[in-house]
Amino acid sequence: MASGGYLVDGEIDSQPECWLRAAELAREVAGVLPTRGERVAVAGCGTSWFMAMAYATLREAAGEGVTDAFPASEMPVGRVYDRVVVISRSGTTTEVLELLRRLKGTVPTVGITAVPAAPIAEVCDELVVLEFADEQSVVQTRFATTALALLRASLGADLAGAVADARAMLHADLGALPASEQITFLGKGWTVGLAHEAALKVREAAGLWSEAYPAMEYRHGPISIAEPGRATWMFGETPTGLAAEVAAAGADFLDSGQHDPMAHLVLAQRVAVAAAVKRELDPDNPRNLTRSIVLDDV
Ligand code: F1P
Repeated sequence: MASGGYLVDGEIDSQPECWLRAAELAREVAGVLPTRGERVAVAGCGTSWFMAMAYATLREAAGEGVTDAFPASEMPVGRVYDRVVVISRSGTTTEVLELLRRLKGTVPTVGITAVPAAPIAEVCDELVVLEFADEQSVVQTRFATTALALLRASLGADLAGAVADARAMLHADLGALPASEQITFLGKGWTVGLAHEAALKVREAAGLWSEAYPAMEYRHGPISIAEPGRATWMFGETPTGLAAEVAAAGADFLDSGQHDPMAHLVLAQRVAVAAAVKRELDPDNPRNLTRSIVLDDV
């Protein structure tokens, strides 16, 4: 259990219950989420973009239809979709609102948010509200994974294993990970988004040097920074030979093994908080960051 007295600790701990609620909600909102065969785009900023990436790859791999993920600020103009899904905990992020305004009337849009009365409600056609997963910490943990749990359930995934694994992750030993000088996170397929999110988490919360790549890209340069005191962390199945190469470089290596990778993200969240505390930082209030990025000059 995370129990350092920070808001994020309780938010991390509540994820298994939030995911179960999301699975129920997925059945209730099935009519507004993408259906089989639709051409779909998913967008968000920061953590929400990384959840969009994970969902897009999962949906397409499940044969549900072409699914592209974009940072809200970079969604190309002129591409034709049957539906656009936008993820935003706050429902106030400028780039997200700008995108929805641009798309209004051209394609059905659905927003996934934690705040029912947020401005996003005015600019998207349908809203799915995960109010029970809202957070007080600036750093996102449970909203992000609950949005992904909802989307996974909408693809027919049974989340029972993920919930059980997340409960185990809440008690797992963090070992020397919070003391790492640097961590590189890797993923394959849908877990690339999780790797990016894990890296963002340790950067935001702890100011720790972190990187993220598709696993097969790791040998194409990033392995150069592996050395003792640093770690490489794989979400999903490790490509053959990679663990041995990291070990030969002297860095620590771990992977999610048989655990559900989304549950393994819970462990990375805990490492982020523990690393922040170790560095005498407040994991609830990262440097230079606010709960949502609202720009007044666009
Ligand atoms: C998106 C986001 C977060 C980030 C920070 C600033 O917020 O970029 O991912 O951690 O809190 O905002 P939202 O659109 O999901 O509210």
